[in-house]
Amino acid sequence: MPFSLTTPIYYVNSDPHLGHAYTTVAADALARHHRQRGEDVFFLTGTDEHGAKVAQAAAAAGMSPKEFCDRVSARFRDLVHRLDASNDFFIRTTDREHEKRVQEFMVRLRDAGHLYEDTYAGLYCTGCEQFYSEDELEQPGNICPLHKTPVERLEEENTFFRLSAFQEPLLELYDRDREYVMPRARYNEARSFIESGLSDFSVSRATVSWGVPLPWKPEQTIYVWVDALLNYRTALEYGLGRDVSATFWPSMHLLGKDILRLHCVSWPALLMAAGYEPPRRLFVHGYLTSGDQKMSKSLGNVIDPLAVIDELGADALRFYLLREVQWGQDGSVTRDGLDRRYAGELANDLGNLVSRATAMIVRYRGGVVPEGRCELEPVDAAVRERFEAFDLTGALDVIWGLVRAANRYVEERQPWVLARSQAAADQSLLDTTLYTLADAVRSLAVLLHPFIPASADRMLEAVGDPGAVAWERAGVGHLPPGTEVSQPPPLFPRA
Ligand code: ME8
Repeated sequence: MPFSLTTPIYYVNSDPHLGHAYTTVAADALARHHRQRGEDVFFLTGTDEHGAKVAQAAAAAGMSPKEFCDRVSARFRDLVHRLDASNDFFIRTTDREHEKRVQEFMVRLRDAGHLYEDTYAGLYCTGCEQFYSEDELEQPGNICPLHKTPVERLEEENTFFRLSAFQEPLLELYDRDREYVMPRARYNEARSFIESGLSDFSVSRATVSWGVPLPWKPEQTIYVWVDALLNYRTALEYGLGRDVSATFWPSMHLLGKDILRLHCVSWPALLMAAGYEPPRRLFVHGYLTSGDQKMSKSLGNVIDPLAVIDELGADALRFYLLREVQWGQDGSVTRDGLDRRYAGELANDLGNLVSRATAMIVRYRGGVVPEGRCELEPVDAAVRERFEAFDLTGALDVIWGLVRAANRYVEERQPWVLARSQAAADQSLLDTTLYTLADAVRSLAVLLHPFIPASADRMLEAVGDPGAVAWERAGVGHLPPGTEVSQPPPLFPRA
């Protein structure tokens, strides 16, 4: 089964921050999980580089737009790499191959009769690259609710997309699949927006020069959001050096709730208008906040993901983000919270378990897994169920149940007491106990691979089963007796 998944492509007008890391990490966990299930996965991320906002940021930095984009896009690519994300391609909307296809798409829309010319007058926020109606803005002064800056009045001759014609097709799409947009609250939000009536929107800009020229009117550029959304399809056509869109389209999209309407309403409509299948599904996650504010560069309340990775490693950050905030909801993240989870859950619960299990096998059984059967209950079915509901936090929660059960099991069995006994029954109980612990560490590594891939690899190496992350091995009882075990250096050293 092919599984194709995307993150939003991030604006290069500011440097990468924790919010960007969040969606990327969540997408990576899903991509890795589907790969370990043997599916053929295409995982896409990248940067959104056109539009007035980027041109302004470039000018402020005293650089040409392209130079500026090269510089900032490289930082996003670096973040993705440092997060240990397993993306199959990193798209940039300034790729020639992308630009060419955006123009072709516009021609398709025009030829299908879904575009027309008109004058546009409206209130525009450059920060959002979006028009607003007065009642959506904060009064007095027409202030953008997101950027807290006044919007501008814009009037120009534009090419319009007949979004209003797509109300029925969109509602049918939503009716066919009640989980088309997840979670349910977001489905309802998108659906009621569609029901309330849709206005056509302008897909060209006379005033923005940093963009893809409209093929039949090159003095105008294509609206940056149309250009950006199209990345999800164009990447499949050229990213791997061959066209894999027949295999991988439609994709599932992950996005933050700030860009719900464009993704859940405009994008499926544009695709249907051009004769393409709409996205498979959209998962809309919440905002990471710091206290009760959205975390954003302009508000200056950002945890620097790269600094955390330098200090504690990518796995610590990945784990914290997906564990702390219920996937789909808003949630507050803090450096203190991260340090607490690192010390309490990664170093203590998991790190100690791995270190004790392997040390005892080395000490009591010469590093060889004894005969036995695993006495702990498998959790793979429950974890799989959580993944199928896209409940990443829930999956981690179930996995942590096994980590805790394994730690309780050590305390109850007290292998160090059994080891001192000469009785045959005690020695056999010690064998079973040690087998159970080694196999639990192995099973946990398979289950945790989507979340903390580097640590999971080290766990598998320690229990002599390197690289064995396939989902068939996520249950218990798969570690053959006789396997050689070694004690690794601490997985999560204390700072
Ligand atoms: O919107 N909490 O780019 P962008 C959680 N280029 N997630 C957050 C976040 C936060 N505080 N801040 C950002 C754009 N994100 C467009 C998208 S797609 C065709 C074009 C994440 O750089 C979240 O995924 O503003 C959000 O949707 C995205 O970054 C916005 O990134």
